[in-house]
Amino acid sequence: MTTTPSNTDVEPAHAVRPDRVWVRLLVGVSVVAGAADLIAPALVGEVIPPLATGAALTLVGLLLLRRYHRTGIAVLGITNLLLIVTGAPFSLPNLAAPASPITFVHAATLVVRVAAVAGAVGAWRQASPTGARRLTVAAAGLLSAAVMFSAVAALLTPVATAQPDDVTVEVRGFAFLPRAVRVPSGGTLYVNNADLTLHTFSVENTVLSQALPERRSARLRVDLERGTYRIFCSVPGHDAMTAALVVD
Ligand SMILES: [Cu+2]
Repeated sequence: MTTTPSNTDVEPAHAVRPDRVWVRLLVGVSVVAGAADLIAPALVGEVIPPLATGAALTLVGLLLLRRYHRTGIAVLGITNLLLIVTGAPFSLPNLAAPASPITFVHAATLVVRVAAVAGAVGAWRQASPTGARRLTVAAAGLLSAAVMFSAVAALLTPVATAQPDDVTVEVRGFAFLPRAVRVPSGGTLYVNNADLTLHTFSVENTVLSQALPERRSARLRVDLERGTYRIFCSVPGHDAMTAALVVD
């Protein structure tokens, strides 16, 4: 008796190994998000140790992939998962500020890392490539939409111009300058963010809080009682950014 081989017995010569599509997703997202982790801090001249460590581990995972395939998959998958867990409290709040393109798109790459973790699991389990293709399209679509949405939001954000009586505050190198800002009650501040990252100009225990996208400025009227107030930046991780506001 003769038997006919089933579809699963014989793999066509042109077929792509199921795990290869998942690996492509894993590598693609890891490289794009890893590049964002290096470029965003470099633009403001800042070193963020967890992101630098994540980039180094990503490189190790990529190098391992060729020779020790499954170890490479595991290293890349775990690295992406760790970066999501450690980065979420800092990056996810920045998704509320689309007018700040560098910060916003960097936060979006953290969300897309979920697809990389799925890629590692799919590759490890040699799952069907159909899911990988859908996830690849979804990840690329999400990132492209984030870039376009942020570009439009930035274009629609009005540009402020300093007026003659304004008191100028510069935000540069993660610091407010001057460190003690003096303004008459009812006066107006012109706050200019010279950094390539999102900041806020917030005054403690008051309603005064203004988001300052990258290289953007804003005018704020100070209707506060006379006294000394604490200025701070509410962006997660920017706790060191403080100054004093003296209202005369
Ligand atoms: Cu800040």
